[in-house]
Amino acid sequence: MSANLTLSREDIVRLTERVEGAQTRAYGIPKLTDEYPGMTMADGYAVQAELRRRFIAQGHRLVGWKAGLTSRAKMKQMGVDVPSIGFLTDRMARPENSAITLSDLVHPRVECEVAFVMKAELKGPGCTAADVLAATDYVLPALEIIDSRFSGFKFDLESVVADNGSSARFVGGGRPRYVDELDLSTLGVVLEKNGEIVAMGASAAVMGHPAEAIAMLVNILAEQGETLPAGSFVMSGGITEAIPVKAGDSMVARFQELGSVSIRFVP
Ligand code: 0L1
Ligand code: MG
Repeated sequence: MSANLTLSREDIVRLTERVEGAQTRAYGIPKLTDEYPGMTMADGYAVQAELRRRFIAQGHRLVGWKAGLTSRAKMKQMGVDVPSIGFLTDRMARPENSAITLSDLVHPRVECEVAFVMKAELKGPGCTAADVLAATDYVLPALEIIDSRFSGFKFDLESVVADNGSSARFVGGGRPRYVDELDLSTLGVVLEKNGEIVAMGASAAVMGHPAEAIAMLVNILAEQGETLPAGSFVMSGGITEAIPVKAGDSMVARFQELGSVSIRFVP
């Protein structure tokens, strides 16, 4: 994605170091556009790509991708109107019902999502939801713990993309299912915090059908000269708004057809 790149290579490396420091040492930073008001989405994705390159060079393994800001509820909550993507590594994965350490995070919030595991590579441009379904091995319920590193949640889409779409932790669980056994657009989900319902929705909230979000992700990857490899774990985006958490909280997402997935938070 070189179109509309306005930052120099030196600026991209400098901003990547700033984001990497905030992510790995868990502190808030001002949104990047405060210093670079002309920053574009292409610049944001260039910082994200440099962050991915650095993590992989440090031994992190790329395991998949996430689509973000794919539902009206999320776009409204964050005041943006375009979806985004981010990468997922093995260091972000956590087992079902494990304890997430909050001192490693800045502004943790939880989202419930449908995750796809791919059995064939997908390439854009022009990837469709039908292509996604044909290339999907199975789907499963997931919780994403997002963590915007921008102080006071003051950000814009360019900064969020550079911060890898606020990616922090993710958990897959429940009951994996083949896509031809389900209507993926009508799955209901209830999100509970400490046993109380805090949000509910249906999977159609994600661009009408979660496979549409994965197709969008593949087409954004194509703009960056990348494909979605077979074996990838891909999250399609929060169905409801994100829910803030604190130490002692436990979250459960109960999905129709897909079972439930849970996580706990410790200091
Ligand atoms: O997963 C996502 O929807 C990305 C959200 C990015 C902004 C935020 O931190 O909420
Ligand atoms: Mg998400």
